[in-house]
Amino acid sequence: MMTTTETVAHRVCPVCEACCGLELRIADGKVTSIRGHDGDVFSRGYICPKGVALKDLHEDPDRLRTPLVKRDGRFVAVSWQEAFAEIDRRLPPILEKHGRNSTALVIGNPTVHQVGLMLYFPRLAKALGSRNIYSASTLDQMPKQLSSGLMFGHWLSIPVPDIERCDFLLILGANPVVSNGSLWTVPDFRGKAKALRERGGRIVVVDPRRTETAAMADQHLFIRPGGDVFLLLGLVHTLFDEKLVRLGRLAAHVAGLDDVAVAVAGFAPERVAARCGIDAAAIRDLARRLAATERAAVYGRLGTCTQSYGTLVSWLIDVLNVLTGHLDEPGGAMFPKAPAFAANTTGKPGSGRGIATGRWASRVAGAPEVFGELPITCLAEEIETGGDDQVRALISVAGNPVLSAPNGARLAAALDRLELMVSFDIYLNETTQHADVILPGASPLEEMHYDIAFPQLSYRNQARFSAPVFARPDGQLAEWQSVLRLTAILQGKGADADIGQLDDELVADDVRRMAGPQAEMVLRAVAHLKGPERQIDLALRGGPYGDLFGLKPEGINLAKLKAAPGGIDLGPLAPRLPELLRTPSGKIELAPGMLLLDLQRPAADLARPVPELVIIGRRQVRSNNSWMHNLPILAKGPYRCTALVHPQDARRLGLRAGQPARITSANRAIEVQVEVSEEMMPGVVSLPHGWGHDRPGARLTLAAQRPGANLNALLDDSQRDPLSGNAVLSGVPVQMMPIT
Ligand SMILES: Nc1nc2c(c(=O)[nH]1)N[C@H]1C(S)=C(S)[C@@H](COP(=O)(O)OP(=O)(O)OC[C@H]3O[C@@H](n4cnc5c(=O)[nH]c(N)nc54)[C@H](O)[C@@H]3O)O[C@H]1N2
Ligand SMILES: Nc1nc2c(c(=O)[nH]1)N[C@H]1C(S)=C(S)[C@@H](COP(=O)(O)OP(=O)(O)OC[C@H]3O[C@@H](n4cnc5c(=O)[nH]c(N)nc54)[C@H](O)[C@@H]3O)O[C@H]1N2
Ligand code: SF4
Ligand SMILES: [Mo]
Repeated sequence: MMTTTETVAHRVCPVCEACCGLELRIADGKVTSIRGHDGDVFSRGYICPKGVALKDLHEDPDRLRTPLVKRDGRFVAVSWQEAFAEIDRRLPPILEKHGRNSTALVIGNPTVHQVGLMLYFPRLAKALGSRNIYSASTLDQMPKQLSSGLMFGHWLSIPVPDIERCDFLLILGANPVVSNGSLWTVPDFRGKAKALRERGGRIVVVDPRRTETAAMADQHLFIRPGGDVFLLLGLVHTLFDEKLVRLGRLAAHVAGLDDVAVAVAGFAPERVAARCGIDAAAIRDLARRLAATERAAVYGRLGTCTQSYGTLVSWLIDVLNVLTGHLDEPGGAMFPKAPAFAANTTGKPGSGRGIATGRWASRVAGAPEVFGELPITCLAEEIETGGDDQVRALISVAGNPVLSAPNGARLAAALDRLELMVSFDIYLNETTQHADVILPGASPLEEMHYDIAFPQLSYRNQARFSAPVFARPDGQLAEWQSVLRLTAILQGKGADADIGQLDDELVADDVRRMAGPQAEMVLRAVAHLKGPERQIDLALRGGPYGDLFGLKPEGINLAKLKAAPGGIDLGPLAPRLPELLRTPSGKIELAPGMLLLDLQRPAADLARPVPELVIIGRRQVRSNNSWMHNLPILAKGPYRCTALVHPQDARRLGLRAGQPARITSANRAIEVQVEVSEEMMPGVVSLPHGWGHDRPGARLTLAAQRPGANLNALLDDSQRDPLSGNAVLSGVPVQMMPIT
């Protein structure tokens, strides 16, 4: 009798920022089950339904497995060689004729979860040499990156709550029970939050919806969308007004304290209360509690970034952490120390070059460059508008901006005007349907994994590596290989370049630049490795816990990580100031000039009337942005893309539960299904984003059966936070009426 032997594999989940360790069982080359990996030092067995759905993703017949080239308006499957030959025939002539800036790169969210893309698209971007770089960062966290860069000197020096020791957690505009955390890698937030409360701690949530996180908190405060800047100014004002400011150990490391005191003088709680919808007594009470609790942290996320005051709000959150003595203290808001790839662990500790923005500007709107990028909401106009440097060719990497960015219809039309569009993606969807060539990534189960970004944002310090669960099918390239091949084409080396040799050369250049006289020794130490593994080993060994290429044998390296399937725990977060700082002054810049100046906007806005009805977004456990709606295990169950309204609004507007309604904004309109709930703040409607799979031309069989409504089809692509370029996705005025 034949018996099938089951094998077990471990892999860190690449779907969301929680980075859970998964345990997969495999028999006959198929996944038989996916569970949380109890032995994972970091996630300790936690998993959500999207982790389980990796099986469906791996098996999805719609997932692309061969390159596609558009011929006479239709996609045909071609060999990899043909696909690259097509690109080599069409892309270099555009560059030659119209210059580097006639090309654009647009980078989507899954890039950050894919080590091959993370390590190799910077090489692609360099070879491209264009100023037209766009990404999901300007639909998401750019405001926080900017405020952190200004305050602490680097774009990824972002403090996170030390939740295991915290006794008071104030959360604004985040719903980690559902999202599983963001700019804060914290698997099983719910369990950790419960433990916090069980030891007598408190959680306060500020959100226009009584979210799943708010429902488990001690206190929930409804806030008017976009009102956070007023609440936070009121809180900071109270700290000065009631003499509650305590810098503690940081006193010697803070610049600009007096400037902040002056800047907030006009924002007493009594003045801001009406504008944010939270009364003055509650604001003062919150400030007092924050100041009086020894171990406390303030955390804000998406809802605080996707609004026109995103950078101010992101800044004020950390101003609160500093002024109450909670920054960089155990139980407060602390800085992770990642084992590899963190800019705040390299170079001279304690000071640095800081950051700059506006080194160039977008051609049409004049929007400033931020962290090397232009706002993604500028992309359509850069394609549409004629003149020098008009965008004529586009490379998209793991992004679906036609659904995920405001006014996707305009972008879709613009994409069709391109001379060439190349997409790295795993689906033929609303965005990639406009491409001329699609280069399919492998299944995540066929790629190895090491998180570059998330150990820099983790609730504990950690290092984990995942080997591929399955070998790649014959001929399928790993994504780093296809990105490198395109890089070679851009370097003029043609479609058949030796990318192994190119990889060796690029790594050798990096090492010689960074390691100086030790370069040859370092290169010898990693000579047995290639591709991403070599870069990971280099970064780990040279990093803060590394074996220094043999000089510190007890340190970590890739081989040790590979031998530890549950990962290596590097301990609780530890204080890092002033060592972490990379500001020119070597201080925490509490009052950056750009931000003080921007306070004129909320000052002018204080007296402005608030709209009757505004729209906000909503995340759901069984959905992930725009790209997991084709997976059976997630797609089943009740219809989720509903528009939530408060009963008062439903009565006022004649809306009935389960009935269709039209939502309009300017000349844009969508149709939705109404759900009535007291969860909502009156005057606010909530709709999930990432839906709207009813555009013809995509290959998403299951998703098309229940397409949902596209929130972004309603939103205005000219609305941005002027400092960070981040899109305004929240608090947008709308009208809503029943469809009869
Ligand atoms: N209204 C509104 N809009 C929003 C938001 C909101 O809250 N409200 N949230 C915003 C946020 S935070 C984000 S991050 C963006 C996300 O927006 P995008 O960055 O556009 O991400 P997705 O919409 O998830 O699309 C991901 C794409 O990557 C592809 N993909 C998945 N895995 C891989 C892979 O391994 N390799 C390759 N090459 N491709 C892959 C998918 O097929 C899909 O085409 O949406 C933003 N849009
Ligand atoms: N299940 C699931 N998980 C995900 C994702 C997903 O799509 N689905 N996406 C992933 C991505 S890309 C990201 S960036 C993260 C985001 O992670 P989170 O930041 O936790 O995202 P949201 O759940 O959108 O939470 C934003 C909250 O802000 C509230 N809000 C809206 N406007 C305002 C406002 O003006 N002020 C305040 N104070 N609150 C406001 C909303 O009601 C919502 O509860 O989630 C990640 N995890
Ligand atoms: S919370 Fe879910 S989607 Fe996020 S990493 Fe964990 S298993 Fe994956
Ligand atoms: Mo995001």
